[in-house]
Amino acid sequence: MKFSHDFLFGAASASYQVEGAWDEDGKGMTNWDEFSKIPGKTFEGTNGDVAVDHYHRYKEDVALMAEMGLESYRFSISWARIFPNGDGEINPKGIEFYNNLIDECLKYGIVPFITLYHWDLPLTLEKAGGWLNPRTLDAFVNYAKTCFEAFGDRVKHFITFNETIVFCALGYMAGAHPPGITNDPKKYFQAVHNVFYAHAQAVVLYKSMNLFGEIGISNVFAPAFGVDNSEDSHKAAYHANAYATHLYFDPILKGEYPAYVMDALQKSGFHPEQTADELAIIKQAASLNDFMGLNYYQPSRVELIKGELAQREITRENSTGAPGNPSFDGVFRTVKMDDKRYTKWDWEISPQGFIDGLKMLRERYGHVKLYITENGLGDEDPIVESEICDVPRIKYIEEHLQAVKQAIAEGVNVKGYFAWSVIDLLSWLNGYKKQYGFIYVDHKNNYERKKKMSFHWYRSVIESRGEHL
Ligand code: BGP
Repeated sequence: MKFSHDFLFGAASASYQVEGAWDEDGKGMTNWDEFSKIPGKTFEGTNGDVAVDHYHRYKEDVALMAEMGLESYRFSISWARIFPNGDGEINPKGIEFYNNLIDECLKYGIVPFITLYHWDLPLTLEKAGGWLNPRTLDAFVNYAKTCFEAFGDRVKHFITFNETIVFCALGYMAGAHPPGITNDPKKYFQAVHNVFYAHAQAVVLYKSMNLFGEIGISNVFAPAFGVDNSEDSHKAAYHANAYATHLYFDPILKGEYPAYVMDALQKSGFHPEQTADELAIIKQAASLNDFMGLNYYQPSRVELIKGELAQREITRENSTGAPGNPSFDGVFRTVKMDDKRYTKWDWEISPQGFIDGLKMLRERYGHVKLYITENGLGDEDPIVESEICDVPRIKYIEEHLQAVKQAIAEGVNVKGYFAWSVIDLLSWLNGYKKQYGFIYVDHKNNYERKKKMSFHWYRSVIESRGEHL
């Protein structure tokens, strides 16, 4: 089987992780510009001041993408380039940069797939309370409108938010992302609701503008499975899926929150404040939302915690995706299993978990249109005689594309695949050590680009539309 011609083969990046030029051409400061400079917050104090200098080298990078045969480039807009303070005056230089980047993609027939919010919040808004302050929501909708007006003639795919669960959970529970708050479930669930309300307003607005494109959101997709077939493990998996999947997918696709979670939050006092108007707009947006983006790296394996509630101890190291944590409410814990494969960062490698998860989604949400907006392998790539031999990455992507193929054959509606990432870039908490790209960046040699083995491999996959996978 070949992937059909309306299936997009792409790759992704995010502004803070690639652009650099953190204070150039009128850009405002973001939460990450500040947070990454707090000692101990990031791996070896790495930050995105220069990142991989994509801001200055976007032409070279897009030319390489074209050479790779890429059909779509998913990138994010840095809100603070457009609105240095989040709201208020527009910075024309910011609009100009993204116009240039979009036009450069279109020159080669590469479809620009834009994320409006990939975590770099203008610092002024963060200081004023971030996602807990209604000002941020209004500012986001206004920023989204500005992007729709400026780019919507050429950009036909918009993602409102990237991974609400990650920036809210790491921001308000683990303290590992800005604003660096720990263990505050009340704030965490409020931020999640506020983001979904902002998403809903942006969707309704976009559809009212008749730009004839599509809009959706990208969620982490980490389907939970019990460690064994016991009733306890089933309970643990149900609970984990309710909090990590249903809570994040239901509002977008069904327009309502899952009762299982909301009832528990009522009892614990962590229920977010919500008005009837907000809920009505979330409902309306669900009927207009065009697609769901899935960022799949790994499933989670869970077991019920029995007896005493485990104390949740959070550090930067254990909040970056590896198993071993109890859930915030002490109901279950994630487990590393002996019979599974793991990356160097202890992320499980499971194409089968991907297929099973996709089927779970189909059962709950029907024939919704899906894009895989992130999937890839974080690794330290071996260099042999100056060639970057990222064979494990090829294997990882191949297995996951096979999984997508199988899911499509079984009736799951997947319309595109974006590898994370197009080029080596800054990992939020792991610096430049954890590589994901098809293109290598030599930080010691003026950020020179080099094609990896996977670059040539992905080109041949795209060329043959995945026939030989
Ligand atoms: C996702 C983010 C990406 C990217 C990726 C890999 O959660 O959307 O921006 O960072 O994870 O994460 P890491 O760099 O921590 O391995």
